[in-house]
Amino acid sequence: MLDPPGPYLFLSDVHLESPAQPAFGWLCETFAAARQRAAGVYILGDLFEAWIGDDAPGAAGEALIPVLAALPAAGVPVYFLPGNRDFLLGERYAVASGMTLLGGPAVIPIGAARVLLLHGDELCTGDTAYQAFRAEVRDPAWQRAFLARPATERLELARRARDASSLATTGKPAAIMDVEPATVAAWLTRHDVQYMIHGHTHRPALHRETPAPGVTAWRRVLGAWEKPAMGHWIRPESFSDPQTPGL
Ligand code: LP5
Ligand code: MN
Repeated sequence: MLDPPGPYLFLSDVHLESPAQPAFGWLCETFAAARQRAAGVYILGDLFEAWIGDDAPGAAGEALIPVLAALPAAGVPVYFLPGNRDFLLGERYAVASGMTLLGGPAVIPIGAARVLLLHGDELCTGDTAYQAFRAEVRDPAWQRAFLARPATERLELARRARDASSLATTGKPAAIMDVEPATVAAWLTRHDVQYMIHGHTHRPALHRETPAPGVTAWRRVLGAWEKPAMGHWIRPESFSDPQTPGL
C-alpha cells in the first residue's frame, strides 16, 4: 500500500537579509526536515526583508538558492507567493531556486478541503495609506521603471521606503494594522472556502470566522521568525474530521 502523503509546510515572514542571522539557520533546519517528510512547502511572502530585483538577490538570496533547490531535487515542491517586502521576486530567481511562483493569492486543495493562501496585507484594508502605497508599487509600469534603475539606486530607495514605513507604523493604531473583519469575510465568501492561511500581521493565531450567518470558517495566521521557528505543518488527513479545524 502507498504511504499517506506527508504534511504540508507553511511559512511566511522570515525577513531574511543575511545568511548570518539566526532565522537563516532555523530555515535551513526546517527545510532539511521538509526534505525528509513534506508533501509540499508553501512560502506565503516576506521570505526576504526587501527584494529589489532578481539581478540583486543579496547575500541571503544567493545563499538560499541551493537550500531551496534541494527540496524539489528531493521531490518536494516549493511554492512562493509574494509579500509586501518581496513582491518583486520573479521568474529568474524562481528558476534558479526551483520554486514555483503562485503570483498572488491562491486556492489549493489539501485532503478534502479547499484552502485559500495569501500574504495577508491585502486584508488590511483599514490601513488606507498602506493600500495606496501597495496599489502604486504593484502597478506593472511602476515596477518596470523601478527595475530599470541601477541596483545601488534601488537599494537606497528600498532603504528609504523601509525608514518611511517604520516611522508610519509607529504612529498607526494596532487595529488598523490588523486584518479588517469584513474584508476577511468577503475573501472567504468570494473564493467559497472554509479555510484561509496568511501571515503579515505577525500575530500567530487560529481564528474562527463567520463569513455569513450560520457559516463557519477557519483562519490560520502564521507567525514571524523572530524566535526559533519551524513553520506550520498540516497533515492533509486532519481535514477529514468535520469537528476539527484542520489548520
Ligand atoms: O513592512 P512593514 O512591516 O514595516 O510595514 C508594512 C507596510 N509597509 C510596507 C513598506 C515596506 O516596508 C517597504 C519595503 C519594501 C521593499 C521592497 C523594495 C522595492 C520597493 C521600493 C519602494 C520605493 O509595505 C506598512 C503597513 C504595515 O505593513 C502593516 O500592515 O502599515 O505600510 C506603510 O507603512 C505605508 C505608509 O503608511 C505609507 C507609505 C510609506 C512609504 C513611502 C515610500 C517612500 C519612498 C522613498 C523614496 C523616495
Ligand atoms: Mn508582510
